[in-house]
Amino acid sequence: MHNIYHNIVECSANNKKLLAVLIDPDKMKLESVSNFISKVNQSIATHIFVGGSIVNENVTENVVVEIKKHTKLSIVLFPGDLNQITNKADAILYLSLISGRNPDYLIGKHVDSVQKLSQTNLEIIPTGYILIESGKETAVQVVTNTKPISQSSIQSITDSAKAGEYLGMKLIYLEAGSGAVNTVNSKIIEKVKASLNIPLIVGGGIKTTYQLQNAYNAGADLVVIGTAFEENESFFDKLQK
Ligand code: 1GP
Repeated sequence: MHNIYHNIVECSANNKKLLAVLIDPDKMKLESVSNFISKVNQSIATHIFVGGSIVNENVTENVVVEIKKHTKLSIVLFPGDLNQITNKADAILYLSLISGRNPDYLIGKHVDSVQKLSQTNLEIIPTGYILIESGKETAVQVVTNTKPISQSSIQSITDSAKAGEYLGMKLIYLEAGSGAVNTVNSKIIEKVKASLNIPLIVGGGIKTTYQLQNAYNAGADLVVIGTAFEENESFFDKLQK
């Protein structure tokens, strides 16, 4: 059933905050999935995102199948490339890197993905993906060969997000990058949220409940956390239901 986006919109309207745990298929061993997902299930997490900047062929599908065995949470692909598309997930963030000017990540990869996607039942959620400078070079920056927008260019970030909405994108994702030193500044989240009529995702570098709450308070509808759980699973203890 294709109701994942609808649910995000409803939660945003009702100010119910959402949390996605990001699993990088290359870093997650199949035998560790069950234990990891049991912690996810006991936490306030509402979604599982699966993806990474560089992932070997077929790895994603195997990890998604294993995750599915252990949870009822929606599994949403957050793909760095075409080889991460699998019908075994529930939905896909169809990302367009609108902070960058690399045509491959604005439209090229999308065209290349059509044959594969048309053979799946995935709910396709067009998402404007905005990379924000965060203190060090991130994997997205290297792989896509694009520059992030400076945290001080709040107007440019806000205008990029709004342009994404005008283009028909259904979500905006403010991304500081995996393992970012600096998370997306609250002022940026506030301003972008105030300008948008679509839900806002924020991720990158969030490692504490304080930072999570800050992102929510500033206006993030859904926060994505990956590295903090990878590095220390006891972080789940602080996010119990
Ligand atoms: C990265 O926004 C996500 O694409 C999550 O970042 O791994 O730093 O939590 P972290």
